[in-house]
Amino acid sequence: MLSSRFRCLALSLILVCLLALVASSPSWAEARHRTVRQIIVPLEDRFTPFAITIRVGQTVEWVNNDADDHTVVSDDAFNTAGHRGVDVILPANGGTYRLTFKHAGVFPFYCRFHAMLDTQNQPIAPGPDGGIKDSNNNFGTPMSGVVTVLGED
Ligand SMILES: [Cu+2]
Repeated sequence: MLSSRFRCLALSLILVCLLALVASSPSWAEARHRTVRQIIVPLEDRFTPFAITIRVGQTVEWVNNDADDHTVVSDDAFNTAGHRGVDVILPANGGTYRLTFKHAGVFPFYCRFHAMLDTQNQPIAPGPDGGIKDSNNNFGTPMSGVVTVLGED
């Protein structure tokens, strides 16, 4: 008798605790808006993923896991998502940089050490003046990426 009453009390207590936990935690939608999406520089001259899609209010964090410094520079000719004039160093071995996007649009960016803009403002590999050449004499994909920011639900 006592043990079943105790069990009932214990279960009620657990239920109350669970309800309190659910009530105090943010909704799934709120939590999703708060997420930080990462763009990583691996041990290579590139950003991965190359393209990500986020929602207004979300934050992007660039993380440099390479042994060289890199940069995040906004391509303002095409940037419609705000944060114009971004030009920051991502220090080697774990340097980070965060931007929270408050406007829908696109945010093309590149690393000015490993890409440059052509006359049409398109990121291109730096070429013979400091480019990255593979064994086929190809200067490859410039170190760049794009964040697409979608509006509110
Ligand atoms: Cu770079």
